[in-house]
Amino acid sequence: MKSRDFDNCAGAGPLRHEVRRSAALSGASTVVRFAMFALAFIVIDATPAVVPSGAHAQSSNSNATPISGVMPVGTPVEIVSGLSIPWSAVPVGEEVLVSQRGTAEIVAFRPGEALRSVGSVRVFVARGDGGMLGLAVLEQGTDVWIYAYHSTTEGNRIVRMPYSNGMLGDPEVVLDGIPGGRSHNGGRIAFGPDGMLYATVGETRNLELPQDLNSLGGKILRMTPDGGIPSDNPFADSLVYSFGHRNPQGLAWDDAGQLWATEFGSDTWDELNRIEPGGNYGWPIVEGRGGNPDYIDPVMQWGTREMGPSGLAYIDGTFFIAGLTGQRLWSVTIDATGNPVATAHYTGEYGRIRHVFEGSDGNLWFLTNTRGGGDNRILSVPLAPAQ
Ligand SMILES: [Ca+2]
Repeated sequence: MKSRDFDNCAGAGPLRHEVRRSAALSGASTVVRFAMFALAFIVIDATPAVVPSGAHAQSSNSNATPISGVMPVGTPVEIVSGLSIPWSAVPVGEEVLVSQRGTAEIVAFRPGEALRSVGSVRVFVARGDGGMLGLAVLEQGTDVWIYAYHSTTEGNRIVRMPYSNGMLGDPEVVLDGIPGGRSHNGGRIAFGPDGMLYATVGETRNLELPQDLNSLGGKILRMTPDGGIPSDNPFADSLVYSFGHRNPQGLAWDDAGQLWATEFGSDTWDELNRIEPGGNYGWPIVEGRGGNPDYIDPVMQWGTREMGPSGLAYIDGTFFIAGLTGQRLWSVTIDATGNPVATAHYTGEYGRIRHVFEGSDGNLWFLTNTRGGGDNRILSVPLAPAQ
């Protein structure tokens, strides 16, 4: 292991913008929305004493109780098993499509039924933390497009394939020439509430890339569904939405439409960032909170042993983070003073967790990634209002 996240690279999956499903929680959601705005001001003020730092925050804020949001309840149940290093999953109708990092194939299943292959990409390589990474789905009328971020010998790319009658059609390239390598490939893709496709790109261990606005490495990208540059992107003629990232692998939007992202740090701090268009998130000058006004500090940070964040989801006022290195699921809620509170779930119980999302049954689903590939699973657990 050259580094703790050499094989951690996992991604956050394809988070479709989740539709709120509980009218009973809408009041709480409003509270969270205001709390998030308050939080934004805290971040801008960059007051370390106010913004807790992840695992440490959990203990230092042990008296703080969430005022809103949801928590998992009960024991997770297995939805599917036999997956090989699943990286991303997207519900499509009654099915769920899953990427497995080491294979060019995408598989699908209906809950209770066996896995089957639905198609593959032809140009493909799996090495280091690269391979078949993020998936996203775009439904246009009766047409369904499956987007995939995958590695090739020439770097990473995003393709899309029509999905009909249970099979993927031929891939067409959406974006080529994304930097790639053995590690720090990023790889999460998701459509935002604005209808644009976002992608997290790692710096491939090239420290020159994150601060170079002419490179797509160490960036979060924003593009039209066909890979074009939106006219309202922060930099002219550029797909770059934010920069100064190391290896971001999680994307989610809150109720206010604000984008958030998780990011693997190096040896000290893993990050949850509130993403501003054109923002510089500091790598490689700063890891975690540096208090340097030239860079945007993370809203929360965790010691790298406790976290190793891949997938990110936002459901009913609560962030859920797949802790790969930390082998646990994290939730982040807001306490009565407007501060985020992180809570760990299932530490060590299910091994490495790659991705988390709202499943087709409305429960919280998460993907396991035990070392060696083996027999990995998707697990489901109900959510209930936080007490
Ligand atoms: Ca940072």
